[in-house]
Amino acid sequence: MALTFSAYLFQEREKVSWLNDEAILLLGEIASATKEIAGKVRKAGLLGILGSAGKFNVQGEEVQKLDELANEILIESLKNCGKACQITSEEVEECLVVSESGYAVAFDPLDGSSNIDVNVSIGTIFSVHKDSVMKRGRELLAAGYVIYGPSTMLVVSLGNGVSAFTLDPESGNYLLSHPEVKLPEKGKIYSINEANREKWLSKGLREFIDYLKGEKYTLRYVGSMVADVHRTLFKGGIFIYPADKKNTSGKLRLLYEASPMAFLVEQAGGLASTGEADILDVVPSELHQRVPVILGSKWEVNKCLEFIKGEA
Ligand code: AHM
Ligand code: MG
Repeated sequence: MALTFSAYLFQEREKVSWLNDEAILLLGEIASATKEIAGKVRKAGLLGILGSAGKFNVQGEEVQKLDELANEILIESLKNCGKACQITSEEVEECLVVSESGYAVAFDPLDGSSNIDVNVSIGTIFSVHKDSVMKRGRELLAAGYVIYGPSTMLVVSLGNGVSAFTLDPESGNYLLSHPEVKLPEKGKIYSINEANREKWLSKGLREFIDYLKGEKYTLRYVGSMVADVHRTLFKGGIFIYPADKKNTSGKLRLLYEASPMAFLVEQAGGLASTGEADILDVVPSELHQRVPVILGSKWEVNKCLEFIKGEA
């Protein structure tokens, strides 16, 4: 019988200095909330919760009913567990400050909004800092995501590697299915919204993608960051959301998309860069700040940086 997520957390307590009972409670609460979200996602077409909620979030994006529901489930769980001092969500303009100190959690409740209505993989991304969300990713205690795909999987790092759990629909437990996720040094896949090619600000990036084609790489792009990063973590290669004429700092948000994914990728042996610096070294200046994202296998990320810097 595989280890449950709760048993795993108690086991890791021996190795991870910050992992006390309070942190275990908080992480368990996040995992439980994602099980509830998974249940709603599975039945969305039957519950009448597909489609737009008829409003726009702080970033001007149309909010889906499931975005809203997932957001409420996570906020309620975090408030109730009493261990979160700050809660930041993609769907909420301000950071919810509950107390002075504790765990600061940032999340994207339902990533991949454009895929909700068409039954394509979507996910929840989360990160945990001590006391404040406005810290560099390098200071994260933990980060992870849940992918609602053919299986529901929880992929998490406590700063000592990456472990993946699969939700067992029978027992309702997340069971350890991939104890040590390691990103291949080099892959065969690139993942980028190539429809934006002419809008990309970097000419070097266009040349890099042409180079990969010459090297017989193939393209996979789901349009849900969770799904595209999940594939990259397991199969290697590169995922990019660059700056373009429309999104001059990229589209993905630092605190609850780029930074937690960068943490996981580095913990699995890969690299994650903005093109100028490691994503984990970016000091946040705004809650919903965006950054360009280049992440994946070391070989491809380094090659991409050479092209962008004009050194290739
Ligand atoms: P969301 O959090 O509102 O779903 O937006 C983020 C998503 C990412 O999952 C994905 O990588 C990206 O937006 C796709 O954007 P595009 O449709 O421009 O390729
Ligand atoms: Mg998102």
